[in-house]
Amino acid sequence: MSTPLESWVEESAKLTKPSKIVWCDGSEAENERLTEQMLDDGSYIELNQETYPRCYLHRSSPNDVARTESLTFICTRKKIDAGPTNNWMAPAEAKEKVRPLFDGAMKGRTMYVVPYILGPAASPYSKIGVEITDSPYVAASMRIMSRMGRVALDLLGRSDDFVPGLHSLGDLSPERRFIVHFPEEKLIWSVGSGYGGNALLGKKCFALRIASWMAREQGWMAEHMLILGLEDPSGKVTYMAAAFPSACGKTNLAMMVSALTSQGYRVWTIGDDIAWMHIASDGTLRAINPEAGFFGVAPGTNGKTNPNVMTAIHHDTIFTNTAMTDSREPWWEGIDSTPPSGLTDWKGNQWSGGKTPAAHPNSRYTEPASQSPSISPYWENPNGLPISALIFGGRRARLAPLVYESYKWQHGVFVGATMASETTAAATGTVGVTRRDPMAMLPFCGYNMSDYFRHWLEIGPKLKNPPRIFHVNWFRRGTDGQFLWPGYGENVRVLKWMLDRIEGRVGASETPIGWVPTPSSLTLDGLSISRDTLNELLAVNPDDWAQEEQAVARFFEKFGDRLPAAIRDEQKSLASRLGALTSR
Ligand code: OXD
Ligand code: MN
Repeated sequence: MSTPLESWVEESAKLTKPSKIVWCDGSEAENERLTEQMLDDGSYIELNQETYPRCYLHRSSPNDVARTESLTFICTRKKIDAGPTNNWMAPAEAKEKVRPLFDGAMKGRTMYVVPYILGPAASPYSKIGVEITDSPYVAASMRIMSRMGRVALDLLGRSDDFVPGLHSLGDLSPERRFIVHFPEEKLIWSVGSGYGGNALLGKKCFALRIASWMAREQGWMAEHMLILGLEDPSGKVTYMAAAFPSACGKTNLAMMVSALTSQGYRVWTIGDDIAWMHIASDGTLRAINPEAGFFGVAPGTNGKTNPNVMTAIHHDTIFTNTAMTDSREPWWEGIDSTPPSGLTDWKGNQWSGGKTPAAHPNSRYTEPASQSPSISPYWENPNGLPISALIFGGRRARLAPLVYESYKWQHGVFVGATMASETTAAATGTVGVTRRDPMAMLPFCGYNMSDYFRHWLEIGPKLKNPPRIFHVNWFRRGTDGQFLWPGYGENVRVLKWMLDRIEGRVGASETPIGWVPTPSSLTLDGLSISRDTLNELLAVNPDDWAQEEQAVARFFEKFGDRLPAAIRDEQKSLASRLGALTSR
């Protein structure tokens, strides 16, 4: 008798009609075969094998270069279960609309069956997925991003406990592109895109959208969070998880080279994008990284912003949509060098300089996590690592101080629920559009966000020692438009302040928004920062926060009555704390 997996593969083959089916085993030999084949058919361009051994460049279709949120749907029976922040289609309607796009889509192509584990193979918290795809680039990327192949099949056995994801490049047309999720039956369909976030179904589709649904059902958390460990001079490591919207330096923080290394503080990387966190029997919150690789944005990455990743991506890395130098090395805007002559742009044309960037702004590297010099020796601990701090953050040019600590779990959930990031006019630092992005999960929460807030509220009281919840803002600007804080490796000073708070070693000033560092509680030796700048960095302006509170109230309107009362209560408390101080 066929296994549930075999039956689904058969059914998918009947629909998509591939000329061949290959079951991926994750072996080196298989990777070599895929590489050869992609070099032959042009999906891979060989990079300089002396300076970048086993590194390749992939160019995606120019109309397929980023996640497409407008074509991403949560398909629940009831619309309200997807909530006001997701695109919704009824499951039957979605299937009727999308199935024809799969019909015969793999004719003349090979179908790859890609079994994978999210999380360390030996972890009780791990889950199995199987992606069917007609893209060898997707198969090769999944090998880096997850524990792929035989290891997953062996773990699955004859069980039906896996999340199926059917993916086809289709004709790569945005008009016929859909990324649809059926959380009630734990199924993913994606057609018409070969780009990472749309096509590597283990990442955003399973590890966040479907997993967040499972996590609520099963009492755990699937979060868009990096995981890092801060080692202190005694060798003790304190683990923290942090959520930031895109373009706020998440990967850089996760892989930071600490500016306080000489004082014994260093940062270990466990994950750069996703955390699965469970309540352990001892009442701690324990996190695993479900992924096995980093799919990071290349532009802006250099020896200063992220020296660890610059080392890591020098071998066994897939580059997507970067530019290439005439010595066949990958290149992007913001790498340490000025544009060399003879650059080939991300579309494969001779780059002529000028306004269009040589690398696509969303060009990426895909590299095994184990290659980072900062990877924690415990990153694959099957029982996860105990989380002592949760960090939220965003880009706020004027409003938020460098760091503040919430009063208690419920207040911290409110801080996460009201997270926002601004686009700024870089030169002037003027404030642009504010995008609210609760817990950085706006595009990734697989269900109604009000219920998600409720789930967060319910987790705290179940923890014996709930993690402290902090908010950071590396991006505050002075009246002259300049950044007030140097960022990058210096951010360890903020992590150290958090550690000192957790350990009860430093005091803080009480403000309407939470606990803010007293200037003397931050470790600033070796950094030249004036007292005035520090005061600006840490200031909480009640008038600005009163405006923020009103913007939050407007944002909450979209959730209607479903918004948990506790979140509304936190908003009212903030308003009254501010009311006592504002000039109105
Ligand atoms: C990502 C994202 O690519 O959050 O990780 O967009
Ligand atoms: Mn992400």
